[in-house]
Amino acid sequence: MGQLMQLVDPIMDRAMAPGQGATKNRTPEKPQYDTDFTTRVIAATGSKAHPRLAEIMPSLLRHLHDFAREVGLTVAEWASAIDLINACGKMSDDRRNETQLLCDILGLESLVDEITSKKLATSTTETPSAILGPFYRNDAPLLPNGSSVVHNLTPSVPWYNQAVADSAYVTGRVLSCASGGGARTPLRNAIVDVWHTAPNGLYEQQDTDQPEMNLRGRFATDADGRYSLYCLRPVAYPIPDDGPAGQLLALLDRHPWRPGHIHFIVSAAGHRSLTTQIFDSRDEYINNDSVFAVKEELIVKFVPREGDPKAKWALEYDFVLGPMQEEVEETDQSAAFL
Ligand code: MBD
Ligand code: FE
Repeated sequence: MGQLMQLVDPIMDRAMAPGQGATKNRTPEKPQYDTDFTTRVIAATGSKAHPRLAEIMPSLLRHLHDFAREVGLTVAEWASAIDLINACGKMSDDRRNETQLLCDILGLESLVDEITSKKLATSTTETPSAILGPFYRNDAPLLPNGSSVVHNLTPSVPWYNQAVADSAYVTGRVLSCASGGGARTPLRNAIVDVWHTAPNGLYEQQDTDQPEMNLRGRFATDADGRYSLYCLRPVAYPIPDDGPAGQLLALLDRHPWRPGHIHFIVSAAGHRSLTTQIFDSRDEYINNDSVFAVKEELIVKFVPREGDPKAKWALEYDFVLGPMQEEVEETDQSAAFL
């Protein structure tokens, strides 16, 4: 017998003689569940069911039922999960979306974001997307290029010194890759919608001390496709962990921190809107995001800015948008189930 056979031998033993091995290390017999049950539940769907639901529910039901059988889910465990989801709903309003936060810490929002962008992207030169997150407000003020999203910053603000130290000038172009062949053409009148937290780690709507719409703004690109604004280098901050999502993080022995990030929604006529985030390379959580949103292409390096009393740091970042694809996006239109 050669060396190789000696290595495989124990494995062969287990594979070929299950009865013998099992006497020492007995595992309880798996319960036999009604083998027909999931099929019957799937078959309950009627012929006039919503087409996309009819397509996806058999898979959802199979995975859901298989999960319950695989882990041996008990009524008590299922009831705590129901409590958790109900608590998320009760806590949610137009300032806080706890159910979305729950999905975020489970990686689900990042996963569906990746799936959606891979379905719709026409070119790998498009700027990658990243998740929207629960703190977007859709009515941020339209501000002139070169203006600041930092409002009412005076020395009496507790984080004044950090805001001065982190003051940043951010500029770049919005480009189209719609013409193909690697060409990128500037898009004028594209809208760059931006939002981020204050140095205390809070978005404006989470913090009664910040003015309405602080650190939010929309900027329209000029004839060269350029946008420019003053904002702050973003800081790492813990996602709100005072609700059920936070309880689950604690039960999983996980931290709530996100690396410092700036959110963007970039939109332009004839193009797919891009929801994304950029991440500051200095951040200690850059490889350890509690909502799994970081992508290599979205990590940026701020550089020192000379001779500008309004900014200590500068960043140049271009966004590349792909063309609108009406046929593919139609499926998304039908997603409004309720
Ligand atoms: C955030 O600020 C955020 O951007 C995401 C994606 C999830 C929770 C909090
Ligand atoms: Fe965020």
